[in-house]
Amino acid sequence: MLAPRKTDGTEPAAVTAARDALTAAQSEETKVKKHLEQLEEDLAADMGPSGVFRSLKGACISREFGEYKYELCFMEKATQISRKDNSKTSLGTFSRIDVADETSKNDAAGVFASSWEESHEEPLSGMALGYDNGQQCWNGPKRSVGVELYCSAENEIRNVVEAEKCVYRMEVGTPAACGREKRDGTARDEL
Ligand code: MAN
Repeated sequence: MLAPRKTDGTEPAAVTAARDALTAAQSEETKVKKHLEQLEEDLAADMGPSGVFRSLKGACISREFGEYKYELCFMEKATQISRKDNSKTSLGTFSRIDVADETSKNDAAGVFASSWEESHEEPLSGMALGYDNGQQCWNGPKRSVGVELYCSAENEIRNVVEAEKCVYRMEVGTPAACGREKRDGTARDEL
């Protein structure tokens, strides 16, 4: 394709320029291909019904409860941070979205439905995010979190409990959970 180098080591400037342009184009192509692969991987990942969680990926929210601050990064990871010394404990990495079927969704959607929660205006949506494979618990399982979602104008952590040793449950509000509440006239379909 390109003219061969001259034996005296020089080549026409146009050839050098063309070769440089080719190298630059090839490296750009590699970069674009990598980006495309990443986008395809993201697209293939389960991001919930109609992909509602896609735009949340990487957004983080946190809140203090007792001696810890809990941080949740949507579709990424959950962390427990000591308020005393700032040390971080992994509670898990995002592994799945659970969507309750119609029947259990309606059960889950009732206020008080999850029994451990306090009374709240916004019912749970029946959608939950699973985070697992967190830091090993001494004499117990690897830490994990079940994140139960309800509809809220803001991304927010409403509650965190350690249901069993090293098994955590969070109630988290997000606009991504709106429009799936029990349709009994009290839940809002939209914001
Ligand atoms: C830390 C925290 C607690 C957990 C214990 C288990 O203190 O992660 O939430 O119960 O470890 O040893």
